[in-house]
Amino acid sequence: MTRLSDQSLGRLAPGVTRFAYDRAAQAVGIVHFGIGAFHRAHQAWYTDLAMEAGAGTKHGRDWTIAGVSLRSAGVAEQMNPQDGLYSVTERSDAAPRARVVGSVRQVLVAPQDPAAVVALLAAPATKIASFTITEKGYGRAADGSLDPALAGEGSIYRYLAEGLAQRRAAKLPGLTLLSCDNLADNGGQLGRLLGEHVARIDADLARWIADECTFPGTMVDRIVPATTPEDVAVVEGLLGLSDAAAVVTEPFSQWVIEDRFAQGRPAWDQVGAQLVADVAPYETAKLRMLNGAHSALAYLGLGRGHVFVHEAVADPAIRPVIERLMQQEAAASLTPAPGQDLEAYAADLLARFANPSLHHRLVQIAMDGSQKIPQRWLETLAHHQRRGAESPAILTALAAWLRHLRGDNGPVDDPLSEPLQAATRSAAPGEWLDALFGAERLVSAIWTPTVSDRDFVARLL
Ligand code: NAI
Ligand code: CS2
Repeated sequence: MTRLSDQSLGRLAPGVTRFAYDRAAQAVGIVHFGIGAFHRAHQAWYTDLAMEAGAGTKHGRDWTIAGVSLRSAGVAEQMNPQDGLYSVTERSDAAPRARVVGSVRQVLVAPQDPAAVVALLAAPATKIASFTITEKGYGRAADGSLDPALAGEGSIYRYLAEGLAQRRAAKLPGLTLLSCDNLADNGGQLGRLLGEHVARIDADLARWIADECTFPGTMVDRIVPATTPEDVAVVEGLLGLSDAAAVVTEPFSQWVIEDRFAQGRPAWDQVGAQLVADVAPYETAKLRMLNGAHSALAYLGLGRGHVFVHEAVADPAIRPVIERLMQQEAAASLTPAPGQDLEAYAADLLARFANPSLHHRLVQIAMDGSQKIPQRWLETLAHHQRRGAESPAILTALAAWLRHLRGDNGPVDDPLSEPLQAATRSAAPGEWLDALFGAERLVSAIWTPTVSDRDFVARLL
């Protein structure tokens, strides 16, 4: 089968949509770190649509993306032979819809050519650096500070420090640094952590970054399972061309961005993104309701032998826990934005989770729990604890996570897997919560269990 590329684009099967703008005429305006499945199905997809819509507007074009992989060459090998082209296929109970996206120009593998990454960040045409590097990619310690051991040569901080230093030296404007990861206050955390790193090496540069760069917060939402070989085969049938970088997702997408840009932005607002002054109400609702439920589904579902999200959410032994977690616990901890209907939001989330066409694997959600549960569960636990209220659904999910850590569901994929599993081996189940959240805490400082929390969880282990 012929591979998707600029040259073969004219042979695309009918019914597959594609970009209409002249890619070659657009400069690279965005450097994206972590060009994984989500970026391709979300920000790069929005940017593709925005360049289509942006002709003649003040946001113009010149927003093509240079992707950067910090760890492996896999995505570069998938995309560069395709001239950066790939497809996004939406799957639901309706017929699948595929679009070929043209917004990515190239993918660099940072360890192979670090100078090229720095040069891109320092280029006059570059206006935005964005990130989907996973929750663990920010190198945070349990207290939220930067862990120097994780902020070394291979981290984003090294490249950002060098690239921004070159911009300052060349008297170029700063950049918008746009985190699109599932972190609470993702923009604020990125700005603080980068500031910690740079202040250690050049206090003047740290001040320049604080003055000249912006760190808008974002809420990002589109369920994007890891692409499987079966997905690639289905997409090939749809396109009539092979696409090694295909991503499969749902029809739903949402992007809420704080409107603070150092040098402008693509016309994202013309293609469905929302520009707001404060993203917190949207981000907190999404992290605590959608992602909080997702992680609970992952550990409870794996514990009952399920593979996919849609199976777990249909399980009558699990569903009531998820509904309580979303509505009586997470939603109850929120201050909704004007017009935000959290009851309807919960119903919409349950319908999205039930989409059997997505084949969203629970093991994908279960990974990196130590980096995810603080913003997904612990903020809610702490909120109700301060008010003397219990959160039995989240505690039930927490017990399922502990069973996961002790190996009930197989190998544990977490940057802290060794110390976490050591903690669950060295103590009796009734002491596991203290081992993880006690004095020698391994996991975030957001919440400390009470005696009743400890007893509740221990009874479930
Ligand atoms: P992916 O596995 O396809 O891509 C992950 C990217 O992060 C890769 O480029 C990888 O090299 C990079 N990465 C991983 N660990 C890193 C580290 N320690 N330092 C620097 N880079 C690192 O995953 P996907 O689906 O693209 O998701 C990435 C992130 O996007 C998620 O962790 C989440 O924060 C966010 N997200 C994902 C959604 C989804 O449904 N997949 C939806 C909403 C947000
Ligand atoms: C999931 C998220 O893998 C996970 O942790 O909970 O990637 C989820 O699919 C997205 O946040 C949905 O927007």
